[in-house]
Amino acid sequence: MKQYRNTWAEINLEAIGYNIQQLKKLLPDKRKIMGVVKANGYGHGSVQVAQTALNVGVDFLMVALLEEAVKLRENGIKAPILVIGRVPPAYAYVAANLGITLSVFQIDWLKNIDNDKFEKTLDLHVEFETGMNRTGVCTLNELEEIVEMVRHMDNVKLTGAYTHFATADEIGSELFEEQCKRYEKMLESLATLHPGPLMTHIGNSAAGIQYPDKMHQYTRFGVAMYGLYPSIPIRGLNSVDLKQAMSLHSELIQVKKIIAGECVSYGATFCAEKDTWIGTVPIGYGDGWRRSLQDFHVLLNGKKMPIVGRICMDVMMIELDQPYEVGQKVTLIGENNGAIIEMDDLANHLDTINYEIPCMLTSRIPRVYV
Ligand code: PMH
Repeated sequence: MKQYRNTWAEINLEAIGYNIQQLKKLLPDKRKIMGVVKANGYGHGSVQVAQTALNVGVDFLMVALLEEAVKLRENGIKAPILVIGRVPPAYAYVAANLGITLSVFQIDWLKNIDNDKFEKTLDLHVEFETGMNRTGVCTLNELEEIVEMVRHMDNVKLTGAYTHFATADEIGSELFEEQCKRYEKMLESLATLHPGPLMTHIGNSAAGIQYPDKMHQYTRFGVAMYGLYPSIPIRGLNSVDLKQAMSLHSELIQVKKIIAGECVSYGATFCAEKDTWIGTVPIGYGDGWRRSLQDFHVLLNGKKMPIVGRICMDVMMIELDQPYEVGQKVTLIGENNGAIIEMDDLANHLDTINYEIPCMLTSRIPRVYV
């Protein structure tokens, strides 16, 4: 659909390509990258990010939902895709027919699809529970049952085995080491139960950056691909240079002078102490630009301008240091005339992690690719 509004998120696909190349350099030879494009590519646009990743040598993609995988297929992406979330067994056929790999960690899930007829064999990666306690096969007995069951089914095939870390973003975590040990133990058992090649993958961005030598065949890079560090300590390792791929911009739609004592926006929470130039910016909480950013700032002409008064659903007001023209560019995330607002700055202000920032911007904000 044509976009008419003057607020947009710019996605620098070259930065994503650059980040993938930097991450690849960290890993030992022949180790590969699985591109994590769930949640619409962390808000960047899953199809465009997937295409960029595939262009720089990524050959496996990962999403959380079957819907997300189907969207990639509908947009012509033919590369293998793993869905990590539990897909209701009734829809396993959708994945099978589109050549989408699913995760398995429950014998009952397999029993549910035992008699299904698919157009193609359904590939499965078994997830091991090693310490995250989210999803995964918990015991060796359960693993044995699952492998046995798969062996007797002709509509599915076991092609991979993985786990997920809870604390890889901390430096030198004991739980990380413990999870590695548990994974290796389960993998050994699996090798005896299921001879034949299996694709193995354990790490996310934090694990891949902190422990590149411990990574298995694939590392599932998400946040780092988008140019964000998984945590402050991981950023502090200074081992990889990443470029933030998303920036967010808008333009002034009205500029006015209010006199001392006049207030701004709902609740009149900001009242000018002196005559003050106020600019109106067309972005609000209906775009995911959260109300609690009220005391944060934006960039204009390379300078910080404070957000004043309550953020409305569609617009917010900023205090200007001088009158500017309507149409003057305002940067909410990213670079503006040498100054920068990082996702990390916003995350800090909102008391959250940088992952949440690009994900919180709703589909009302057009993504523009450069
Ligand atoms: N693998 C799995 C199984 C994941 O759940 C995630 C991200 C990744 C890889 C990629 O992690 P990265 O972005 O740190 O590289 N999952 C989540 C999550 O559930 N909440 O935040 C990130």
